[in-house]
Amino acid sequence: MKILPYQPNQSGLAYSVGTTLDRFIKSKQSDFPFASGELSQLLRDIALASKIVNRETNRAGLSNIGGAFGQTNVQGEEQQKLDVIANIRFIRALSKGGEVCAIVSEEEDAVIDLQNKSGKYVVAIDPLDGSSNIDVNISIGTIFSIYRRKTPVGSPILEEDIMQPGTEQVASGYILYGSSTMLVYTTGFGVNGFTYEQSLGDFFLSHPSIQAPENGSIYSINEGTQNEWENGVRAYVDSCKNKNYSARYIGSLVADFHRNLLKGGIYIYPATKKNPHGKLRLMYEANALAFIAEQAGGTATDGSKRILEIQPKSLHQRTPLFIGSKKMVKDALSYFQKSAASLL
Ligand code: P6P
Repeated sequence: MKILPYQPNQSGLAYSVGTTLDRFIKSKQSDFPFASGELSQLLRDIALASKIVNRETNRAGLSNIGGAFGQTNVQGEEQQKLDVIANIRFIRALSKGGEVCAIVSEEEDAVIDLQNKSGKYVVAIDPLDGSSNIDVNISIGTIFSIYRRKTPVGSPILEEDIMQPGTEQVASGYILYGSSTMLVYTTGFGVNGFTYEQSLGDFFLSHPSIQAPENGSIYSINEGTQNEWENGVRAYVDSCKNKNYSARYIGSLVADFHRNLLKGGIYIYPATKKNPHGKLRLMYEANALAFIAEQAGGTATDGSKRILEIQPKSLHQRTPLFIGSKKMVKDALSYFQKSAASLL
C-alpha cells in the first residue's frame, strides 16, 4: 500500500478558499486563557446576526423594509425600518447565544437584562449606524463593544457591569454593509478583517493584521457645520486644505472610519451648537472604533482625553470624536492646544 504526504498545492487547480471567521476565531482562542470558548461563541453570534442584517439591507429596496419606521428612538432620531429590524436581529442572536447577560443598544432607552444566569458578557451595540443612508444605497454599518461583567455571574446586573470605560473592552468591531460586506474586529491582539462570500454564506479572512498608516491625506468632517466649530478645529481643517488633502465625508461613520483605517486619514465629529458634546455615542460607537484604531496603530481622542479612558456617566452619552492616523490626530490636537493657549 503506497502512502504519500498531502501536498496542499499538489493539484494547482483549485485556489485556496481561505480561512473562515469561525476557523480564525478558533485558532486565536488560546489568546484567552480565561475564556473557554464563550467569547468565540459570542463573536460567532454577532457574525450570524450580521449575515441576516446583510441580507435584509441588500433587499431593502425590493421589499417594504426600506424607509422610515414612523417612530423616533431614545436619541430623538427618526428610526428607519431597518434600524428596528437590525436591533431585533442582534438582540435575538445575542440572547439565544447564551454568552451575554446584558445589552446596551442605541435603539433601546434602557439596558436589556437578558436574565441569563450564566452570561459573562455585556454587549454595547449600534445595530445599524448611518441608517438614513439606506434609501440612497450608501454603505451603513453595525458597531459593537464587548465587556466582561464585573459582578459575579448569576447575580443581578449592576451599574458597574454596564458603565465601564473603553479600556475594559475585551473585544470590539464593526460590520460594513458596503460594496462588499466586511466584519472587522479586535480582541486586543491586532485587527483582522473578513469579507462575506455571499455564495458560501461565510466570512473569509481578507485583511489580516490591519495596520493604520501613521499619516494620511484624507480628512472627514461635515463642513456644513463649520460655523459652529471651535477655533482649533477650524484652524486644523484649514491646514488640511492648505496641504491639498482630500475631503471625504460619506455621512456614515463606519464607512468613513474604514476607508481612513486602510488608506490613512482622520474622522472628526466635533462639538457643535446642535451637539455641544459631539454627536457620536461613547458606549457603542466611539469606544468600539477607538479600540480598533489603537490596535491598528492609530489614535482616538475627544480633543483632550483618550476616548478609551472616558468613564461613562450615562448610557447614551455623546462625545466629540477625533479618530484615525496617529500623526493626523496629533497634528489636530496641536491646533486645539494653540487655540486654547491663545485664550489664556
Ligand atoms: P451629520 C449617522 O447618523 C452618524 O451617526 C454617523 O454615521 C455619521 O458619520 C454622522 O452621524 C453624520 O452626522 O451631522 O454630519 O449628518
